[in-house]
Amino acid sequence: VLQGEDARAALTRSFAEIPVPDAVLARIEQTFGERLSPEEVVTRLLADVRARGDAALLDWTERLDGVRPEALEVTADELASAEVDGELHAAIRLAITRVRDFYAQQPAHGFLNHGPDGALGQLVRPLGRVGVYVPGGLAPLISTLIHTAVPAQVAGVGEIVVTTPPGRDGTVHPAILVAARELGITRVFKVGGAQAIGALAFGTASVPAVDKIAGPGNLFVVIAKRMVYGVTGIESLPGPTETLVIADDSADPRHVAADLLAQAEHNGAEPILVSVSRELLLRVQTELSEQLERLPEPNRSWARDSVEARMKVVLAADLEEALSLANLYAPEHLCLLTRDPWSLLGRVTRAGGVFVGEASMEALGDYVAGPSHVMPTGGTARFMSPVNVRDFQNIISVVGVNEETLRRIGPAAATLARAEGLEAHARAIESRLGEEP
Ligand code: HSO
Ligand code: ZN
Repeated sequence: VLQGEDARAALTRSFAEIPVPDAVLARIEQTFGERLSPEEVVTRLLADVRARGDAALLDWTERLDGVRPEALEVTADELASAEVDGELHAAIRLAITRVRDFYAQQPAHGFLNHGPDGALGQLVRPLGRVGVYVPGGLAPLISTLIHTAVPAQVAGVGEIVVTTPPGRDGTVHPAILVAARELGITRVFKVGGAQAIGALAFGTASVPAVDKIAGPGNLFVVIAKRMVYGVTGIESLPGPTETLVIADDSADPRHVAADLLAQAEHNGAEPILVSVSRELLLRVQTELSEQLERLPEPNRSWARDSVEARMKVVLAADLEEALSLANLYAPEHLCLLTRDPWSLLGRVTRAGGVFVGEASMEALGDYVAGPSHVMPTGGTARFMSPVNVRDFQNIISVVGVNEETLRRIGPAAATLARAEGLEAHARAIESRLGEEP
């Protein structure tokens, strides 16, 4: 149990290299026959995709995912015939509707103010084509497709293409296909990992190049997104998930433990409990081990790994200190399980999302609450926001001043231009003011 300065130190982000798990290094050595760093691996994959396009995608999918799909693109038939049971289908629809309704409320319009000075403004335009990366791996993240594609659609993006690693049988999980169909997305590609990011960035014969790539992925995907940034846009670099729960003696230890475990079952997750009550803290610890035992495999092992390797437990002197620690850490998710959680909201300054009170557990936010669950991780909530409509629009500045205004402000511009040694700039302005050089 951490307290005071130790707690501050433990929750201060360090920007040292994130350690690469041994299993990942071993897998690299096995695949490439040498000990490459993940960055070196991604550099090679991207270069190969750029050089050989589809052939590289198929080769790497075969080598890394163990399957060589017949075609990279999911056919219209596969998309149309995908089925899930009625309950899941309804849940997918509900999630789409709720996320759409949420983003429809985001103010995302430009302005163009015609006044005595002429007009100045901002045009807001949707991006042309967006690529959504849907992780495969441990779970088919149906919700991630919804939580990334919907804000883009609300922004007005006309074309969304999806890439996702195929399963061992060379197919994409039917629930992903049903979600895509419900979203009106028609282009889904069976390719994952860094090679998918390369395809979306450079384009291949099958996969169109996109203006922005969005969505979380494993270490290789994140490195690849960072590397292609500039060739194309990226929305963020979502890393392993984090949840910081602030709880007081009014919180139900069973719920606190359940919320921590829910995030702990994500690969690499960092669950953090900041309690202002020693008694609650002890009861949560007991609950946590009991609930962990009751989880089925493989979830138990996933959750245990996060709890044992990365969970932090803090005893704060009061809610003031708890909030200051939370703001310092800037968690992806901040959960407020206190007597009067709304009273804390005004003091929250750094977090991806804040989950207020008993009824708003983070797991609900992962699916159907409304806001996208793609939120800033790794302390990037200091300067990044959750995925939202703005990520899928660009702004164009409009300058349209009139003669009168030019007369008033032009001379200052010419003065600044000469101070910068840029004579042609100054003359371009003055020629309009009737001053011949
Ligand atoms: N909590 C994860 C997102 C997720 N959970 C998807 C379930 N499915 C990262 O915020
Ligand atoms: Zn989750």
